Amino acid sequence: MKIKSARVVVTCPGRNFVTLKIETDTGLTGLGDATLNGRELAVASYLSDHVIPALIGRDAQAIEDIWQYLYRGAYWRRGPVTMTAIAAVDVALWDLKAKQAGLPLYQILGGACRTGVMVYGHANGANIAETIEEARRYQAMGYKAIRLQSGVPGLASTYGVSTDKLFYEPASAILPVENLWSTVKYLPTVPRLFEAAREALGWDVHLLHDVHHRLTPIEAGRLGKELEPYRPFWLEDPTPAENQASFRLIRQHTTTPLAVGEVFNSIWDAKQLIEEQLIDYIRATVVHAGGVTHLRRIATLADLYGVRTGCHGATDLSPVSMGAALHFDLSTPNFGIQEYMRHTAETDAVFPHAYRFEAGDLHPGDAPGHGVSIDEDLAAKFPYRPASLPVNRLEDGSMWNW
Ligand code: KDG
Ligand code: MG
Repeated sequence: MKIKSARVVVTCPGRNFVTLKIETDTGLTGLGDATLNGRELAVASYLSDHVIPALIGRDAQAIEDIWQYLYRGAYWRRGPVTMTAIAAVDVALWDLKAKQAGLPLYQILGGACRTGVMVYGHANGANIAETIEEARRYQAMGYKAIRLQSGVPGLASTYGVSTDKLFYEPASAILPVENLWSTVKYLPTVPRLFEAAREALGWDVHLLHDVHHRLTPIEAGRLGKELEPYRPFWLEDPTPAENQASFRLIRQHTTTPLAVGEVFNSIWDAKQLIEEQLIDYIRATVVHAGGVTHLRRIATLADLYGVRTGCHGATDLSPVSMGAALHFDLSTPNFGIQEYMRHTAETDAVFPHAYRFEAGDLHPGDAPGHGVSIDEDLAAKFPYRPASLPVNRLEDGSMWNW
């Protein structure tokens, strides 16, 4: 089965998605997601200008060799653009391999190790009461795990709180919107939110929170400690993870489980965090961390140290990534949880898929491959619209992490 052609499809059914479609001489096609929020065209160009010409004529079955060719063969290794492009090729090739075998991808990856993939949804509101009300909606939908994000008194906006509720999309204007951040205002709200949530929702539901990189290590240690009485499932991205050793400080102060890695693109970003058991969940994804091939390597390393997976699954990861992630989750022994932010009806129409939600779990379905396709005629009706993620400034005007 040789690669005959490949092309990049950019579409914006409500938000931008970049998809790689590989066609083979057998007539089978494979799909990979190449979406990097706010940097979509950089990956599209990397694929069209540098990767696709090198794929034509190659054996589509040689997934590992093609991965090594694209990784080792790029002198300028790693980075989100390169690794997202590699991921798109890798996922498309796994899709092809499974389709050729006539099997759902999870069977090719070793078979199911569980009956379903536990997911968490996003409850958010302008204040604590509204967030709790939203969380009740998620409980009623059958979710076993819910992320809680609430507005912060005195801040006009904060990460994770949207007016659209189910469909949070932070990328908006052509140039980044500037938000204001205050750690002093934020810090007391999260323990209050969790206290109110436990009172209202009980203890039979997992509760999560995303700090979105906004604290210093010692502030993160303090927040983790204050949340301990409410037994959070995890505290996500408490501080930026460029300095992996800084997580030692957080660990010294709290037993609240830590989840890190949605912005990671390689095993090297997570090596120390995993080997020193500084985190509990690794959030790297199929799309930004080099595809199924590389994510399996990260998960295998994590398994040695008791770290479980908790893949990123925001709406800027297309249904193609969600489909591939679910096959990975179902077949990975140290799977922990999968993020699931629902896509809009428009997006679901462009990407028909076999996965389904049932009683708090997602199931990838049994269609051959990863089970997600693209309606290219419909995709063409939604042309690319430039959009950027926001930036943050502190109240004194200095730049901060968004
Ligand atoms: O594009 C950025 C989003 O993917 C990110 O802000 C979402 O932090 C996020 C999450 O946990 O889903
Ligand atoms: Mg996050």
